[in-house]
Amino acid sequence: MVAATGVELNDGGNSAPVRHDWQRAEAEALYGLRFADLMLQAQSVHRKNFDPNHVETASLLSIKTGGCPEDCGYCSQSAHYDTGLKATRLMDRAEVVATAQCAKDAGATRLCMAAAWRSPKDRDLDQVCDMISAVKDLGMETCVTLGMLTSKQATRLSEAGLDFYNHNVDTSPEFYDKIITTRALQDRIDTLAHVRDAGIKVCCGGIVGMGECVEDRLGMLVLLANLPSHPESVPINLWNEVKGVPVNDTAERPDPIALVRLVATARIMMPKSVVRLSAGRKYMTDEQQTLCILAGANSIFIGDVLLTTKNPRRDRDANLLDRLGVTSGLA
Ligand code: SAM
Ligand code: DTB
Ligand code: SF4
Repeated sequence: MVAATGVELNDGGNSAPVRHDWQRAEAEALYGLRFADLMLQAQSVHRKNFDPNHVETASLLSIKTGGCPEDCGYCSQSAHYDTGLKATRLMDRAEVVATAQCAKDAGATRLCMAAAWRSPKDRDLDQVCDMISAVKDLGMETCVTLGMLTSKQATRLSEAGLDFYNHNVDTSPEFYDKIITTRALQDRIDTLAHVRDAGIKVCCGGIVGMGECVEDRLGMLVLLANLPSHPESVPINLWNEVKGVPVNDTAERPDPIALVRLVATARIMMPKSVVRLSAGRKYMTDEQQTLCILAGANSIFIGDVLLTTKNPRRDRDANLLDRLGVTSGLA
C-alpha cells in the first residue's frame, strides 16, 4: 500500500519486519506525511502489535536524589547547578518496599527506581539488588536507572531478577554535546550493550523541548531504532522545567502536534516497543495526550511526582483513561 505522499504504508504485519537500517530521510518522510496518513499508519502498526485500548502504568521512585557529578544540562539533580534541590542518601530497603506497595495499590504494575549517580559503587549495587528482590516479591515488575554500568554490574542486576534497565540516549548525536559534556554518547551505548548482553530488557529514549530541532528529534529516533535490538521500552520525555539549569536558555516546548507526530513516527519505526509518554504530561491537554495514545503511546508514569518534578494527579489520569475506555492499572 502506498500513502498519499508516496511513502510506503507499513502496517507492522509480516510484510514489515522490525528494521535496524533506518535512514534519516525515511524518518523525515514518515514524520512529514499528512497527519491523517501518518496516524493511519501508526495506528495500523500499533494494532498489529498491541492492544490499542490498553496503557501500561509505571511509577517512579528516586532512591537517591541529587548531588550527581554529571552535568546533564536539563537535570535538577546535577551538582553542577544551583537548583535548590536537597541531596539525599540512598533510601533503605524498608522505605522502598513501603513506597512500592503504595504505588502498587495506586495502580502501578512496574516500579522504576532511579539514583543520581554517574555509575553505582559495588557496595551500593548490593543494596539496589536487595531492593529489586523485595519489589519483585510484591509482584511488581522492576526497572532501575543508576547511570553507567560495567558488564559485571549488569550481570549482578540480572541475577537479582531485574526486568528493565533505563538508560537514555537523551537526544541526537549532533545535539548531545550541547547538553552533556561529562560522558559521551558512546559511553551510554556501551552501557546499553552490557545491559542487553546480561539479558535485561532495555528502556531507552530521550527528551524533547531542550532547544533541539525536528531533525535532532528524528535523529534520536533513528539512533534508537538502529541499535542492535530495539529497546523494549522507549520513553519520550518532554522537558519538565527546572530552575537554575542551562537548558532554560535554549528550551522551547514543541508544538503539540509536532509531539504527536514524533510519537507516531516512533511507533512506526519501533513497532514492537512500548512507547512511554514520560515527563512533561503536566503541560499537555487531555486532547494532546489522547492524540499521543492514538498515535501509539502505550505507557505512562503515574503518581503526583516523577523524580523531583510534578506529574498530573492520579485522578486526572484515571478520568482521562476512563473517558477513552482504555484499560490500565488505574481502572
Ligand atoms: N542518573 C541516571 C541517568 O542519567 O542515567 C538516572 C536518572 S535520570 C533522572 C533519567 C532520565 O530522566 C534522563 O536520562 C533524562 O532523559 C530524564 N530526565 C531528567 N531530568 C528531566 C527533566 N527535567 N525533564 C524531562 N526528562 C528528564
Ligand atoms: C525517563 O526517561 N524518564 C523518567 C525515567 N526515565 C527515570 C525520569 C523523568 C524525570 C523527570 C524530571 C524529574 O522529575 O526530576
Ligand atoms: Fe545525573 Fe542522571 Fe541527572 Fe544526568 S540525568 S545529572 S546522570 S541524575
